Amino acid sequence: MTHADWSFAITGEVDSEVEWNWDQLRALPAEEVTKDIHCVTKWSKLDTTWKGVRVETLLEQVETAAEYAMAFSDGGYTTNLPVAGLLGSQAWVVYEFDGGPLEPEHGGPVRLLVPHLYFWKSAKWVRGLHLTAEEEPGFWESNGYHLYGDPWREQRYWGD
Ligand SMILES: Nc1nc2c(c(=O)[nH]1)N[C@H]1C(S)=C(S)[C@@H](COP(=O)(O)O)O[C@H]1N2
Ligand SMILES: [Mo]
Repeated sequence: MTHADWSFAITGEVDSEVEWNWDQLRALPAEEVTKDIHCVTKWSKLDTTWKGVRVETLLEQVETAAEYAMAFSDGGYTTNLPVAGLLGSQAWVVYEFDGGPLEPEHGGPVRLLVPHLYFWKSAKWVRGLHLTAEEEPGFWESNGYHLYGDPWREQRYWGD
């Protein structure tokens, strides 16, 4: 996926679907954030630095009453998130890590960054959000991982 082919869409229960290409995303106000990230398999990485656009900035461009979002990626990966957890200073679509372009291995050109949830929620190679009224499980959430995934409550797996 090159920058020229990349786009990000908000689909589903919205008044009208919106799509950004790479240049349009780069033209939006960006911020640099330093966050700790927590993988479900128990590693954490402290003070990682990212640059990107708040998910809220994108969601502001649609009218929706949907409470849930399914992030979807190239390759078919999905992960579900409550819309409320994507607002404000909680979630970004990021294209830089540690001062340089986000490497393809780590989700480049663009990945989701939702540091308050386990890192499986931070979809790599993200291409959009599909909004729904009902919560649906994404890839890992259908395969034993917790539907919400709060690292502070150690919500790793079904039943945690
Ligand atoms: N598209 C996609 N995103 C993904 C995954 C994946 O398999 N595919 N794995 C998740 C998991 S389980 C983790 S821990 C992180 C790993 O990110 P990293 O490769 O940058 O360390 O990406 C998350 N996002
Ligand atoms: Mo993970």
